[in-house]
Amino acid sequence: MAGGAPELRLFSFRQAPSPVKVRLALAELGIEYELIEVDLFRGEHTDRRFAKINPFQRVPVMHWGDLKLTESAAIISYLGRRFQGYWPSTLEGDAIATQWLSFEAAHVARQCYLLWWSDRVAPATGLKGASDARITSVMRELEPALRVIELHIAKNGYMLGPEFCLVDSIYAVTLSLLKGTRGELRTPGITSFLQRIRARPSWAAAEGDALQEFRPKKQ
Ligand SMILES: N[C@@H](CCC(=O)N[C@@H](CS)C(=O)NCC(=O)O)C(=O)O
Repeated sequence: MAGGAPELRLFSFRQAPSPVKVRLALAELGIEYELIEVDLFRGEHTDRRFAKINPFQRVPVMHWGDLKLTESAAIISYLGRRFQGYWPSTLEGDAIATQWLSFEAAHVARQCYLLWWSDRVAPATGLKGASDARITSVMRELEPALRVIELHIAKNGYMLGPEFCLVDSIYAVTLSLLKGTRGELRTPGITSFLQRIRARPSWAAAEGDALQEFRPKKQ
């Protein structure tokens, strides 16, 4: 980006999974941006001013010129397509990327977030986690999806084939949330995949490990 302040603004929170996904994509693509921290623990997203930015009161939100986007998957696929970076170049490849983004949102993300929230964030912050019954039901939902991902990655290397793509960063953030939870992963394919994504410079640039900072309070 030539001189001056970056045009892209990202409303984000350092310790929230969905904004980390977008920060990883921006780091992979080498895009400069202005980071606007919205502290979810202080309830800044419930502020009336933020409701004007996102009526659903969640992060991430990306502003770029006239384009105002919410939903991490929509933001990342836009960035991948616009910059032709780490994104399929064919219509068919793009459809497969969308397929895996939809799969992640429907069958993996919500379930992993809930486990992370209940087993990592809630014990560390005193906030309320989900009931044991809810966790059991979520783990039951998650198991078949994880089996599909494990086999897919073991066979292909990455989510869209042998090469890294932005869809991989999205899966890596979500699957990394299972660490230290009742859904802890013990499968070799996904474990090696997570190690490879964490070794990329984008992981440190986007502070991917910030999601692991929650430790139970000492009694
Ligand atoms: N599907 C959305 C999820 C957005 C979302 O739930 N963001 C969380 C942080 S990861 C949030 O802002 N939570 C605030 C709240 O639930 O009150 C995306 O992928 O962007």
